[in-house]
Amino acid sequence: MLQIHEVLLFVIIQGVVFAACSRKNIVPQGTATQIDTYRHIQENGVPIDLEASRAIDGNNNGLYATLDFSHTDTEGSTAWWLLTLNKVYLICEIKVYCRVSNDKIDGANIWVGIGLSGGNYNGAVNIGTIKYESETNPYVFSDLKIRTSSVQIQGGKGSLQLAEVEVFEIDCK
Ligand SMILES: [Ca+2]
Repeated sequence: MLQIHEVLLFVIIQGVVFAACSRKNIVPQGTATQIDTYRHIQENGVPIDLEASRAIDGNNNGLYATLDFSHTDTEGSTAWWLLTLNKVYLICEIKVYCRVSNDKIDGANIWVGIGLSGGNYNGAVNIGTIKYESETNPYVFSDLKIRTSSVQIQGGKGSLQLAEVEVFEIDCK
């Protein structure tokens, strides 16, 4: 049986470990690409390309009017959006903000892995599938503990339309 002083020492050690670790969104250290890009024609006739980088610009507003989301031209299982980080990170959580009220995201898979290329899932780990729920944003994949340099989102019912993707590392420096 543990003595009182042994229990106290354990609690103190646990406290030090937690105090030294924090979460940090590492997406700013990455670049985003996608299979292809949808070109939206605005009411004034001016085209605007909804590039992959719109999902890592720090703004998670997914309202259609703002056009602040990425948008593939390709629809269905072959569509992909890829975040390539500058190095391997130990991550704990991924948040995916989609275009608001857009059920085309339903069934999209979230993959992680080291050095993934677009549309290639060899050696990748599937950490979950998005189940569309009306007005529910973001979709959160937590309690992860996996080393990765890439996050790839694949498929769904239609084109991939992502307002923002956030990836949190476990930072214990
Ligand atoms: Ca954004």
